[in-house]
Amino acid sequence: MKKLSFFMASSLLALVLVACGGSDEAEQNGENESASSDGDKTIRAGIGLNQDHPQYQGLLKFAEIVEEETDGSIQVDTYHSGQLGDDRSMTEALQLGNQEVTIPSTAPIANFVSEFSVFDIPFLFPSEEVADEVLQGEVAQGLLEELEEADLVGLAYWENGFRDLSNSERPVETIEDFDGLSIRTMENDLHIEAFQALGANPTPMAFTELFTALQQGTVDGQENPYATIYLENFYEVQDYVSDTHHVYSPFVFLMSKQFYDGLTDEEQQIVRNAAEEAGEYQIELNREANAEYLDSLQEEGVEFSEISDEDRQEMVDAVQPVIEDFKDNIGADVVDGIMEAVEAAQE
Ligand code: TK8
Repeated sequence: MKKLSFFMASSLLALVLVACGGSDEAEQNGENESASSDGDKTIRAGIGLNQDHPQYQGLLKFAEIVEEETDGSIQVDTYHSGQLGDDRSMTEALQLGNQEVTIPSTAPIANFVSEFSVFDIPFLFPSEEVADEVLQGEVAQGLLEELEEADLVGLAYWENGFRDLSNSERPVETIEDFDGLSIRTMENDLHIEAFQALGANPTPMAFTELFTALQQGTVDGQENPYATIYLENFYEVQDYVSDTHHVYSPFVFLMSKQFYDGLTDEEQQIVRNAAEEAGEYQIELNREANAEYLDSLQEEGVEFSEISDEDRQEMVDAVQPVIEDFKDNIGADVVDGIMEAVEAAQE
């Protein structure tokens, strides 16, 4: 191989150093795949549920509105079924600026902003109508603003819905029926302690691992709204479902603060309005789905158990000490504020 002259070698070395420095410089400037040279921007939006779920239909509506309102200068690339990761890893990706949107339940968000665990208080919301009013109220909207401390922007509440228990072992109609059941919970300490108080054996787990865990018998059961239980085909690996309705889960439409701060004022208003408008659409679809899919689950052979008011009251009483335990962790002002809003919404 011909020896390179000193000049050629030093020029080659200089070229290599500039190329390396250039990529470091790009990273230092926070440039990443969400921004292109002609000012156009791309939103990488990922969720854990699959393409049939109303959450994904809502995300497609968000994308349609944003691309229309910005004449395509902001593109929205949508990913479902955990293609970009689970709720916690996608939320962390938003904090790092490696992803722009995800829409988790409030339970995993509590790992980033502990006040969000207020929505994990069992039997907090008596109905969807009360949930709607409380989530539009001052305390819940104030929690969205708290997200900015965690490099996240909460643009809107969407709906996961009332969570119900499914399992592969036995019908669950009374608190005694929980005894010893291994139940997958979301990664949230209040959920874990609440299921312990009911006598179950909780296992926190990312949603992306859940179907396999049910299929392999790693856990006996899980809890999610009927739409998720049906649309994620859990009926293939679960034989019993009960209308425990033990928690109402909101979703939160999260955007990376790094990305949001890089938008113009007009673009910020567009994405905010789109998240709210698509949210109204998603909630409507979600309610239709949760009303429809209990019948579909039974048609697939799942045995349905209705919890009596008396048996549900026993479950409510059993979890009260857990609520007291977590009141300080969540923030007494937040718990009292949301409880007062729930009371006011029922007047
Ligand atoms: C999907 C989850 C799911 C939630 C859970 O990513 O983890 O059980 O109810 O909807 O967010």
